[in-house]
Amino acid sequence: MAESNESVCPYCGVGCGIRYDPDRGNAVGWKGPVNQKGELCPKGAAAWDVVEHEDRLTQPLVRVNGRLVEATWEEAFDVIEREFDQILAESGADSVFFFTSSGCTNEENYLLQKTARKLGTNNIDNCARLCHSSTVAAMGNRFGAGAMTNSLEDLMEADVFLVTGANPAEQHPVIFRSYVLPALKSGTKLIHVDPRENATTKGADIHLPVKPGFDIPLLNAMAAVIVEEGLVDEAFVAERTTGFDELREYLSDLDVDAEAARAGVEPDALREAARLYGEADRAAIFTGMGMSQHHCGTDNVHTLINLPLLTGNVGKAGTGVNPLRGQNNVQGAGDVGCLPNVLPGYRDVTDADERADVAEVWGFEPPATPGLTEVEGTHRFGDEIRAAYVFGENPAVTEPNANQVKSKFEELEFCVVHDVFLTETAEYADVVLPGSVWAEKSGTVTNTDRQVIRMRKNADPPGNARPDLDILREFAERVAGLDTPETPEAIFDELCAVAPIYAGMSYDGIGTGSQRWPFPEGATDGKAILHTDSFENGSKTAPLRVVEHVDPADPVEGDELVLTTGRVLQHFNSGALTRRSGVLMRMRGEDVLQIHPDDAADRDIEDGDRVRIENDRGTVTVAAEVTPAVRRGTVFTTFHYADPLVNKLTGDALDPTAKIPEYKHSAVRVTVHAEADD
Ligand SMILES: Nc1nc2c(c(=O)[nH]1)N[C@H]1C(S)=C(S)[C@@H](COP(=O)(O)OP(=O)(O)OC[C@H]3O[C@@H](n4cnc5c(=O)[nH]c(N)nc54)[C@H](O)[C@@H]3O)O[C@H]1N2
Ligand SMILES: Nc1nc2c(c(=O)[nH]1)N[C@H]1C(S)=C(S)[C@@H](COP(=O)(O)OP(=O)(O)OC[C@H]3O[C@@H](n4cnc5c(=O)[nH]c(N)nc54)[C@H](O)[C@@H]3O)O[C@H]1N2
Ligand code: SF4
Ligand SMILES: [Mo]
Repeated sequence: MAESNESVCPYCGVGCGIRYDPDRGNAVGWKGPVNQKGELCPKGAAAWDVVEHEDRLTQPLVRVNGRLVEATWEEAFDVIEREFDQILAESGADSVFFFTSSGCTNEENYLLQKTARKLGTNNIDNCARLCHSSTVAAMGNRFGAGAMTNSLEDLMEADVFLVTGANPAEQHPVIFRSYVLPALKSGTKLIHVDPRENATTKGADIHLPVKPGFDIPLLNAMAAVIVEEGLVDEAFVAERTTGFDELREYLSDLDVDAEAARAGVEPDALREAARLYGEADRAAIFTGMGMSQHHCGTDNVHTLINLPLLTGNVGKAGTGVNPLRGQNNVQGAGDVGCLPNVLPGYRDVTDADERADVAEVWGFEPPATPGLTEVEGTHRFGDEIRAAYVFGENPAVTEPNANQVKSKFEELEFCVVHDVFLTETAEYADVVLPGSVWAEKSGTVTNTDRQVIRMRKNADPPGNARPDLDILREFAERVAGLDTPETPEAIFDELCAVAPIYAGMSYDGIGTGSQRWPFPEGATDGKAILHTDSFENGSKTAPLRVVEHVDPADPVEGDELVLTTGRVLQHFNSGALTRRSGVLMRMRGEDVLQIHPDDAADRDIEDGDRVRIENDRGTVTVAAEVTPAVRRGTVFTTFHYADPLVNKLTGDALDPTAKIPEYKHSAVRVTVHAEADD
């Protein structure tokens, strides 16, 4: 029997309030802290489809003679305990890797990272690695905090939005409709930097169709125009930055026209964009995957950060650098310590004092050596990594270079997949644990603008599936001998005791609203705008930085095109949930390749033709959508479908700092697909 209680949408980082509506038999919005009118996008509105879906896992599965067969919970956990005990005894805790879930609650994720650390390893990561790890690295380094500098509400006060490498109209639809569009209607200007025209571009005053992988020349040229035309905020630069002379010298030697040409955009449009941003009283940046998912992702964001520092656009309403976060709890998964280098609250694992502080609450000291990141971990399967626990992720579809990922999963000795459907990753599992979806759990998630919001249970898990937290508690006890409090609230209280940024929060305080971090003990409200008088690292100043362009990892040769990948409104990531929604599949049932008419004509491709996309890593076949919306030389498709598995084509070159993979630039050959190929 389902009931109606305030919960949070399982999809994107906007964090809309949703609940079951017994009259409609469907999910509806409630007036949450973000969707203040109860509005939802089509994915949120279809979120009940996955709750009662016939494909839901309802019984644990154990591999016997190569086949997954139904087992009791007792049998499944006996296998897990036996295999983990053996591998841990033989090879130590660093032979295990944990994938945690940015689509699951703070309490669940907190518990799983604590379990890993009790076992003695920091080999724990979540798919923040694949989205904004580079943004977080650059912003953390320069500002001392890797999160949105501003709140959605104050951002509406901006005079200019610079949206780069993000398409919020489709990926953060409620932010776009309820915050960005009203601002545009009242006169805020929008600059959109994206190789494609998409739904966000429709609201733009200036569109800069950058060549994928060439954001550094574009942003350096914008900075050069700002300096050249006297748009620098001298007082801010003097008081709040260092390194101006060096940057000015570098920029004064830069040929703006040549850099614009390198980035593939019109110099006049670029100058106009720089003026618009530089002259604004309040200019705010939104940044997304087009910036972060490159092997130079950290450098991309470093270049971006120069703009607000040169123009005094940080530390006040309507300004800042605002990464639009991905999944409903990707911000929280990082906050609670599901990262290989930091403990809850971003406490450095290599810092003995931080470890000692955490040990006071935990009763044991976490390990001191940083662990492996996601992707890096997968690359070591069959080498030092012998076992993995995959909680609420589908890396077989979403990690780059999928053929290589497949062979790595085959090399893994023991794999637990804890999910709600039999995913593509579950095909490699030795044990599959049936968990719970959004409507079947209680806990908290932290949205893109740092608001902690509560989820409440609407239904029981189907069959013998169990709430995720119960499963993780049993795992913690059986494998790590870790006793954990029973309720999500008690676990949250422990989190607040360990993570200083959550220090003063409570379930009661959150209620049906939110509490925002940083929320120091004794505070009545979290800080909406960061870096007002000094930066979060305590420094009055942030450094300006000279950044040089980095060439793509996968250079384009001959008649090859650049494949860049991304998202559409109706589907979500690996599609594990959205591909199972009848409504969403009717809206958008299959993947297409967007290709420019000139590139199509060169290859005798017509709209609707099936085309082969290939490179040395793999081949996929999709239908062509011939459209001038994508720039010449670039093609675009999504990664939402397991078939075609687009990540067969993406490369696994990693950003040296953040270890984020290169999803946005792969060299490919595109040809008409001949029937004979089938
Ligand atoms: N509908 C929907 N919403 C989602 C998701 C989803 O799967 N579906 N996923 C969620 C998650 S996990 C995340 S991380 C966010 C991501 O949200 P976004 O960051 O908006 O996601 P993407 O579509 O991957 O990339 C954004 C844009 O980058 C552009 N781009 C490609 N290459 C480049 C480049 O080199 N430079 C620049 N400047 N732009 C480039 C693409 O054309 C694309 O329009 O969305 C979240 N919301
Ligand atoms: N080519 C390309 N690849 C990309 C990207 C790209 O832009 N281009 N983007 C990357 C990014 S930004 C991201 S975030 C990753 C996403 O990569 P993943 O996290 O692997 O993708 P999801 O589809 O979100 O996987 C979530 C899994 O959790 C399960 N699940 C959902 N809710 C629950 C729950 O409550 N409990 C449990 N136990 N399981 C649940 C779902 O069934 C699904 O299997 O993909 C990355 N891959
Ligand atoms: S905007 Fe995001 S959080 Fe809101 S309903 Fe849509 S997918 Fe869910
Ligand atoms: Mo993401």
